[in-house]
Amino acid sequence: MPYETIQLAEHGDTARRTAVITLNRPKQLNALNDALMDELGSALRACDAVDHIGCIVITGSEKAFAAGADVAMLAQHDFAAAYERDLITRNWETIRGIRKPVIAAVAGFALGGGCELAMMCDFIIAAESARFGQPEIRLGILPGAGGTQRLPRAVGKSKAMDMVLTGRMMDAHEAERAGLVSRVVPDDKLIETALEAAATICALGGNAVMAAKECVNRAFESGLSDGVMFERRLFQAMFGTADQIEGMSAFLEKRKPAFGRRNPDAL
Ligand code: CO8
Repeated sequence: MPYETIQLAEHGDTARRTAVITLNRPKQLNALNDALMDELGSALRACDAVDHIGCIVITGSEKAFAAGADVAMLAQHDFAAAYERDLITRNWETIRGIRKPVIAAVAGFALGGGCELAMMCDFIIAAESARFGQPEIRLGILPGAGGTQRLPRAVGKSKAMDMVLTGRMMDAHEAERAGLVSRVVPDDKLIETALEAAATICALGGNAVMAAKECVNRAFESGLSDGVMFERRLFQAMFGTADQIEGMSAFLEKRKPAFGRRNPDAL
């Protein structure tokens, strides 16, 4: 399907490949509008639905992952319009329902909704040039796509308050120290590193990967006992999968595992 505000490409030569979604509104520093979020949602759903995609990378340009929601679009709203159109809730959070791993590969600005989009991904790999911030306060508003909730969970209350109340940016190394990003790499290694991480994931057992993602996400939605119980049930469920049989047999037979996604007799 042709897209106008994103590009979609596939990488890898293994049975399961990586989908790379590139945000593509360069003149607006990839500012997020409804058209882009609709296309992003549709591409994410398409990648989630096909067996040959094992992992998804979302990236932007060298200058910007995304410099926030499109302020020109936001400025057209009054409360009634925002409420009636269910601004953000209607179409900006499709990514939350995606079951395959989604990696954000961030160079340049990741501000406002751009930072929030990166935080909705499963983990963030940052280039040295990455700059993260929630500058909405400077526009007389506040973060609206989970920034006040996900940022403190990632970096703690004090730094989150600092970012949200002053609107200052944090560079890639501060973001790594604070736990917002998983690794920082030179700009020219960003996509290569994200693709390597994605290829590693693609080669693993699809059931185990999906279940592990579900478990880690549950840590943010439940108390410790409930979260551990959720993990325990999925851990036990793994013993009904072809992944577990192949993974453990390969280890014991001292060979590389060849994971398939499902029991070959199943649909
Ligand atoms: N919206 C619309 N256009 C933008 C945006 C934006 N967020 N950011 C940059 N642009 C445009 C500029 O207007 C400019 O366009 P033009 O060339 O036509 O004048 C072009 O991109 C290049 O920008 P600059 O000339 O400003 O580039 P600089 O390198 O000088 O500065 C900055 C880069 C610092 C990123 C600067 O552009 C900036 O401060 N941008 C706004 C950042 C911001 O305030 N972001 C928060 C927006 S509000 C928001 O995200 C609310 C989230 C609510 C939920 C979202 C759901 C996901």
